[in-house]
Amino acid sequence: MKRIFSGVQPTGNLHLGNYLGAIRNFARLQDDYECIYCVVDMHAITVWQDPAALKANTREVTATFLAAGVDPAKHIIFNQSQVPAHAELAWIFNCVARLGWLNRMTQFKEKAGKHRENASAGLYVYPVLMAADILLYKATHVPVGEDQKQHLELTRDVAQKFNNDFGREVFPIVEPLIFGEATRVMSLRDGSKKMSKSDPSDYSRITMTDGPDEIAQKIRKAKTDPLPLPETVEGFDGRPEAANLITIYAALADITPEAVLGEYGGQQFSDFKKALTDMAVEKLGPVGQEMQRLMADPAHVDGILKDGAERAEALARPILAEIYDVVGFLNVR
Ligand code: AQP
Repeated sequence: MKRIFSGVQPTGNLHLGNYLGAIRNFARLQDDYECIYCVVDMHAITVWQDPAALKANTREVTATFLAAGVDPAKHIIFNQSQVPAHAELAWIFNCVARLGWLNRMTQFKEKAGKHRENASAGLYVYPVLMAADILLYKATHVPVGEDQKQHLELTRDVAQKFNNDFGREVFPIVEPLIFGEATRVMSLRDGSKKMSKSDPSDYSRITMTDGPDEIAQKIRKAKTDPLPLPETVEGFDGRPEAANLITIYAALADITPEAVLGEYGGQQFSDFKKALTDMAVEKLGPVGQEMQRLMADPAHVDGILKDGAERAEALARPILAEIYDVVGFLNVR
């Protein structure tokens, strides 16, 4: 069976973009793939994390995977730090990846911003650790949002270079799985910016733990333009906020944006926002409630992570042993 690997950082404020772009797809793929879903806590510390919050957020992301419907008995859910082979392989890949490749990564440029000299070395090699996460399991497919496309290209480059350098087909060339209507959900405050956990404005995103009142308030305050809703998707041109809200509705309702416009095209935003609020509360409410229920039982969540880490470790160890051998590390133990 084809194997999937994907991860989510436990950096708090898990939002609608993370859910529609990635986590909901995780559950939808589980009948056709062997899935490994990881809470990437080692990626999270590439920027400062409060230690207590990191632990709580690790449980929250795990709860979201479960609440979204991932079956931990059939598939693996674990947190990255518990399988040290990720860090071990990342070191080897640090010696395969080229500085020129990393210098092109737009996420580093965005996150480091003007303070590049002050960014952690970990943030710079973030995509190398991501390549290690995926290739440690020889995963063939990676479901992600559109923003991760460039990092996946780098994973493919690392795999290709490693295979070429050592003259062996050790790693598969992974395929991104970017699907659904909402592969890039935009900020509710600015349709040109990605919805993101680190946006200082809470009104820029709907988080997975928002209740009906918060969802309603955020949608009510969402930026729009003065025109009525467009009649067709061609009308999205130059209207990023309209495009975003309609796309979110389409993704939540599992219909196309054309179908949404068939019903709401030409209407006022105020009416559409009410419909969007109802749809969001209907679809996200049960997930949020299940998350709260799971987070109230940390021992249960930790047990799932422990079991997942043991199973992930069992898959990873023989693959890492093969890689060590190919690289030429002398095995004396
Ligand atoms: N706005 C988005 N729309 C669709 N998908 C998204 N993803 C993130 N934002 C959107 C997808 O969610 C998965 C997990 O993301 P992550 O936690 O590993 O990191 P991220 O992309 O850095 O998330 P954020 O929310 O944007 O956080 P910050 O603010 O820290 O940059 C990935 O599959 C991602 O594509």
